Amino acid sequence: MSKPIAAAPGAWLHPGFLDPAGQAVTLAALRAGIAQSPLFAPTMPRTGKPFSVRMTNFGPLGWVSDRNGYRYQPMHPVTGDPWPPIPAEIAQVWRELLPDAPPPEACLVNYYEQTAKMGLHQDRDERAFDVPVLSISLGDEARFRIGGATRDAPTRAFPLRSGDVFTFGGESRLAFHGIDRILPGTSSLLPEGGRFNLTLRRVTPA
Ligand code: MD6
Ligand code: FE
Repeated sequence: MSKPIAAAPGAWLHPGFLDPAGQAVTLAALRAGIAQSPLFAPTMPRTGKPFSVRMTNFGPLGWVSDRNGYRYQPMHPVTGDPWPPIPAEIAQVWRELLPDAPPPEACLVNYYEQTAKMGLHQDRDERAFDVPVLSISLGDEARFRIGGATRDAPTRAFPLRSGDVFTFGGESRLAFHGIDRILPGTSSLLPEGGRFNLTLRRVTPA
């Protein structure tokens, strides 16, 4: 594990926070969770256009998007089951890096196939903006872009690689950010290729 890098005010990148063994353990927990709570294809509010990523969630609340909008809800939109608990190995990363924060309530799982991307957005469906968001990257490298509090603020991009952990708080908590693209074949962690990103969030005020 190397030293954290200040990516933006309040945003810290921890390159290689998970070593290859830690990535394998995290991936095994992730796969077990997905077996309970399968990836689904979210759609955009109003237009119903599908996202290029597939999603699922762990924890008491999960983020979903469909024609009715973005929201947190306690059950899987397809199976109707409650989301499985956040795996201990994943919650442990939050405890290590955010020891003073209340426990996470949502772990959103995004799976990117080689051509998937995510447009610039803010994470603002929570009611706890004082708590950082923590993201874990597994699999192929992604080009992550971060800007400011408005969509037209200047942006810069940097890589998120397998095992990198990113904490996104303070002044950056509401910064626009997205994924420009995935760099296929840059990691051997996932036999199927592509990338998983896990974002852990506090949703309600503690
Ligand atoms: C991704 N990440 O890395 C997309 N959001 O695939 C996010 O949208 C994100 O990495 C909030 C905080 C950290 C993130
Ligand atoms: Fe986000």
